[in-house]
Amino acid sequence: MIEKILAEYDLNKEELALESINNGLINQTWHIRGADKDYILQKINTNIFKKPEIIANNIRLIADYLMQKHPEYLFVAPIKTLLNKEMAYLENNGHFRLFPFIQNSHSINAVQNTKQAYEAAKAFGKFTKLLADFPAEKLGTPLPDFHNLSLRYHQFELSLESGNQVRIDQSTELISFIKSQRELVDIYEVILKNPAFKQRVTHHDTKISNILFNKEEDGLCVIDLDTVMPGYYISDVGDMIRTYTSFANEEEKDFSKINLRAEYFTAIQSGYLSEMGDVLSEEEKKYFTYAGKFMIYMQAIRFLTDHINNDIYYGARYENHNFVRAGNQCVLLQQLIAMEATIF
Ligand code: GN1
Ligand code: MG
Repeated sequence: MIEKILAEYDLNKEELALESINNGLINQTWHIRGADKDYILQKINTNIFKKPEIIANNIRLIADYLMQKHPEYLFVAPIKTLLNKEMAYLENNGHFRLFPFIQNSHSINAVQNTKQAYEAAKAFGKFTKLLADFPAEKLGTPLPDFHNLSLRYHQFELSLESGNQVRIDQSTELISFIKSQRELVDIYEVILKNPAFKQRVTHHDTKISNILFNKEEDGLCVIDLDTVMPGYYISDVGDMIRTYTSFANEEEKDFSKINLRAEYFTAIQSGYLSEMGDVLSEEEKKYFTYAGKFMIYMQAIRFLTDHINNDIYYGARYENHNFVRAGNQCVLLQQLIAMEATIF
């Protein structure tokens, strides 16, 4: 099957070495090594991304804009097929994309020092900044309501009515913690009505593995652009706070290892604002810490809702996997709330 996909790009599988990279929860990715060039091949999960052509179109619009306005900026757009298509489609198998592999770059799966956090935050900030004058409304929405916290909360409430009752009964503590933080939804709703908050071109998946670094650990570029769409900066900053401040990540089962480190928070802030400082309004900047709470809370809700709905979205590699992930995120949220007073 992969042979057929590669043939659409005039590549011969016999001459290449394929290695699967498993770092995302959603798409499948391979590193392809050729004699003189490397590539990244990705299969789009169309159960989640139901309209992959929206993604392809968004990326092309952005690539064309950046090429014209900021030709020096490194932006990794997909390679077109021999037939000049953005994706290769294989009947009964799905949509695939091929990217050039950026030489001398590497990605990491966990943040090990504050420089990496700073560099990543700067790279995501730069991406949004360079697209500040791009008409964001031209972009399609690959995942409608992706970071709509009100809707996520509503879906959580629905799961409590129609989900797996055994799991609901076992989750009472987490459920009541989530409910106790409902105010975070109210703040989100205030933001929606606040004219000082602008919809910008945001990445919506700012985990560290979505940055390419060079040997000196400078951030080279942002990757994984499936969820690029108009949104609020709190999505991007919030997911960095969620995923960079604690060394133990969302998979950690031993919650005593979750440790929100203030210096990583500060690194994210200075990195992001080094690019976006002049772009964001003062009013928007006031929500920097809220951004972290917003994203951690949303992720906790998503994991718990999925657990109650029998893991239909994220899947589970072991019994109660999404329950553990939800609990993990609730601990992180508690730590951010506790630390809030000391950060500023
Ligand atoms: C998913 O596939 P991956 O790991 O990049 C999810 C994100 C979550 C993340 C949690 C489309 O991202 O929103 O934050 O898992 N992406 C989608 O690990 O749902
Ligand atoms: Mg992703």
